[in-house]
Amino acid sequence: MQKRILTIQDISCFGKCSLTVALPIISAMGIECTVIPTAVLSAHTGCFEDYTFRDLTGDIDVISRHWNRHGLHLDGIYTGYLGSPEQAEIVCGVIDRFRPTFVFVDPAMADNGELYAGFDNRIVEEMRKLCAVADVIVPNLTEAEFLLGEDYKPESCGDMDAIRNILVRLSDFGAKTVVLTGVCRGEQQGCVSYCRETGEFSEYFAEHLPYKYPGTGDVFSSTMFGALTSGKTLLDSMKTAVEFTTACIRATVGDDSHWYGVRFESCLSMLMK
Ligand code: PXL
Repeated sequence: MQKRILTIQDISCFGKCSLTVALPIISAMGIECTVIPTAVLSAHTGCFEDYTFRDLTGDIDVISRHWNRHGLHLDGIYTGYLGSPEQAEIVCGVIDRFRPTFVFVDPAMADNGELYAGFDNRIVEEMRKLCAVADVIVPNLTEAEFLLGEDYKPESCGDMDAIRNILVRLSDFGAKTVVLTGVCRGEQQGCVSYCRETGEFSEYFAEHLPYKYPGTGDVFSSTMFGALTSGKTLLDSMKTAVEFTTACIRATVGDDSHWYGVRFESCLSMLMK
């Protein structure tokens, strides 16, 4: 039977991130993707400074109650960028209402040592609550350090002992599996995971392309979530997500008109069965 999932994150009308990448990627993987937007922005916050922002905090619960009245079933829930710190608790309520078999939380709130524009420490505190109810969380190194309440140390990126230590401490927030993204190893880049129940670490690395594009975290998370929902193992899902994200970056390099996001469209066929 076709799986049906819900993803809860913003619509950045321009800029190739959040829902505008999650919906096509998850759909390409053959999964029905329902959405609840957390906010509508004219463009993501890393694009232009004068973006518009419509907060949809009041809509999340209303939409989910409507679905619930009609007995709608969800196999999984994937959460990303929130429009306000208050939304974390509301989203926990949605998870509680639908009790999906799989909850995947991308604490999308920071990168490169900084919180995204418009966020302060309250988003970090509230995001910890959401991480506590997740099966899998997928922070980047900056988000990991914010969640742990520590200063961002870019040198941790290539230090495997430091990475393992961060993973174990992040798992104390409650998620069964923690996947740290944007980890460097020599000439490679990838992700490292830790499973609290088995105490097992795993990792997957691919060629490091020295280019940074906004939205690649969302491309990674959407692919990883889709792969896990399809029944792939954790390691296979990590491989699928790292390889797809790397392919999207490779497809974009050299096209200066795409500074705001990756050209994932030409890679979608990689995800189709
Ligand atoms: O890709 C993460 C993201 C999601 N949503 C919004 C953002 C960003 C990153 O800057 O600004 C609105």
